[in-house]
Amino acid sequence: MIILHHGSRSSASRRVRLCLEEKGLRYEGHVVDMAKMEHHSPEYLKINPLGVIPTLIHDGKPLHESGTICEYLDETYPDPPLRPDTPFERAEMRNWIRHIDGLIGNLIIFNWRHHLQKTASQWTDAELAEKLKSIPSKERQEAWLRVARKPYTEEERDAARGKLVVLLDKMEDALKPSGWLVGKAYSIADIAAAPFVKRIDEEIAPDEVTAQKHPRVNEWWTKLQERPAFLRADFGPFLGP
Ligand SMILES: N[C@@H](CCC(=O)N[C@@H](CS)C(=O)NCC(=O)O)C(=O)O
Repeated sequence: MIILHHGSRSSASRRVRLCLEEKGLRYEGHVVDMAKMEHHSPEYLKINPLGVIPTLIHDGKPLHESGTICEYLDETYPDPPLRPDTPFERAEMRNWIRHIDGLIGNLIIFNWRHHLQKTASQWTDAELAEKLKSIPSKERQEAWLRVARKPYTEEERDAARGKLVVLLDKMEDALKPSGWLVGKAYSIADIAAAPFVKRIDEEIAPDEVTAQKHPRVNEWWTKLQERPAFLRADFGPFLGP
């Protein structure tokens, strides 16, 4: 049995849902409410010590890290394959996942100001201090402190946007040979990038995901959104209720 603890707007959760849908796997979804800090509750920290979503539970065993989860699913359920055949290309795929993972802070700057900031800004100082204590990483403590008390500035948003546009530049280059990020076929590297491109296209820098600015990314994104699994994976919209 597969259980997924996830959030509808969470980029890392979107990756795993996309992977599960590509494979046609049935799963039981448990929505974790980040605004209520459910992901920092003692029960949740037992299944995910990092206090983030998603967590996949397979046959009673919890696994965290969306990229790792997707690889695990592909090893466990190899059909249809979502990893390239050669060790070299698999290594390249992992480097894409790692690279994109490293950009998550830039997405947070945009994402959290919508739904989470409204809630976090209403916490009293005592509530905030209590909540910060349950957050395992210093980096995320800082991110919560920022949304609660000191929203990111326009300059910080510009810098974050710039780094996400560099991701599109890098993708544009990689997509040249086959139209997919690694090797000749759609893989977990493409799945890892999809939620990021979704947010860039939707709000952060829509002018950049165009045929004029990044034609190969634009084509890749169109092709990816047409996949039946993408439609089932529930990618949005991010804004709204
Ligand atoms: N590298 C992790 C990132 C997980 C992550 O940062 N998840 C976000 C949602 S996309 C989260 O739980 N944020 C809440 C928090 O940091 O408090 C993965 O890919 O699973």
